[in-house]
Amino acid sequence: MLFSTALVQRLATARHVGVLTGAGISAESGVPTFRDPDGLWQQFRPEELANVEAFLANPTLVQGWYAHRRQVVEEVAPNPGHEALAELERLVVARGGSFLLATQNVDGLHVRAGSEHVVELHGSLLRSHCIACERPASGDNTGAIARGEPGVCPACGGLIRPDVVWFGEMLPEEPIHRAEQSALDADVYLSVGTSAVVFPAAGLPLTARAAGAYVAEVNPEPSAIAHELDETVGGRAGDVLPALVD
Ligand code: BJW
Repeated sequence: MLFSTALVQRLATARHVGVLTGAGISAESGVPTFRDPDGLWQQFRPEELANVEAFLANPTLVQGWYAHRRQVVEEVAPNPGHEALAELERLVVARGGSFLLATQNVDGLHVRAGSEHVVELHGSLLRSHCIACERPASGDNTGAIARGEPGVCPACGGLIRPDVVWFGEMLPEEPIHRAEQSALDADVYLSVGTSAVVFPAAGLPLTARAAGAYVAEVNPEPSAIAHELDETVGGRAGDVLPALVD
């Protein structure tokens, strides 16, 4: 793991810090990523499960997949990478600066680690709603899904779907707006644990750089946008971030 003095110095004095995270930051907690060799997409192709057509074609399969992932997330805990970002937020806010963590993750681990200024760009695994009447799903519905039964809305009989953003769907308006503003304002921007192949999230570090921020990514492998950033810190988030924030 090697990061530059420039990054350390800029982070120590930055007034506006923005962060984008992806599945890699939760890997050390035991949540599989999507595209790594042991990732979720090796078992299921995205087009089979992560779009509305797939859901309508086989709701029980898709509901069951999400129920399984929900269970995994409930059994794991935030790791030192999540905790270091919560600490970075406290440091920046304490010196009167602004901080926003935009996460593509649906696992809720940043909030559990103590981060407060967080936007969830791709929704949350921990919530569900009716695809027809949009009422939030109750515990009963999610219990049925966990048992492998089709989850239906008790009010209207519509299918229950997770509150996540699938391919071809718009990102929630306020979170993506706030994330874009944070990228425009940032003095330093960190992109952590993402392959940066899914847009519009992958465009945030590029927006930040075009607007003048110093942009670094933290990833054991260079991402798809690495060549357009100031620095790639090669290493695991749980090792790099605590050292960077210390
Ligand atoms: C570590 C580590 C460790 C490992 N430490 N690192 C522009 C160009 C082309 C296409 C598009 C475009 N704009 C929009 C599109 C279409 C599409 C898209 O981007 N497609 C691309 C695949 C080409 N985007 C969309 O459809 C989005 N909506 C949209 O744009 O709406 C407008 C619109 C509507 C209609 C038509 C056109 C436009 C929605 C995208 C939704 C993505 N949803 C998913 C599933 C969420 C639900 C669920 O969880 O099941 O989100 S897909 C999946 O990928 C998930 C993730 O959030 C997302 C990103 O993955 P991530 O986090 O980067 O994970 P990995 O696995 O890819 O990478 C992990 C990384 O961690 C690796 O780099 C490792 O090396 C690293 N790592 N261990 C640090 N310890």
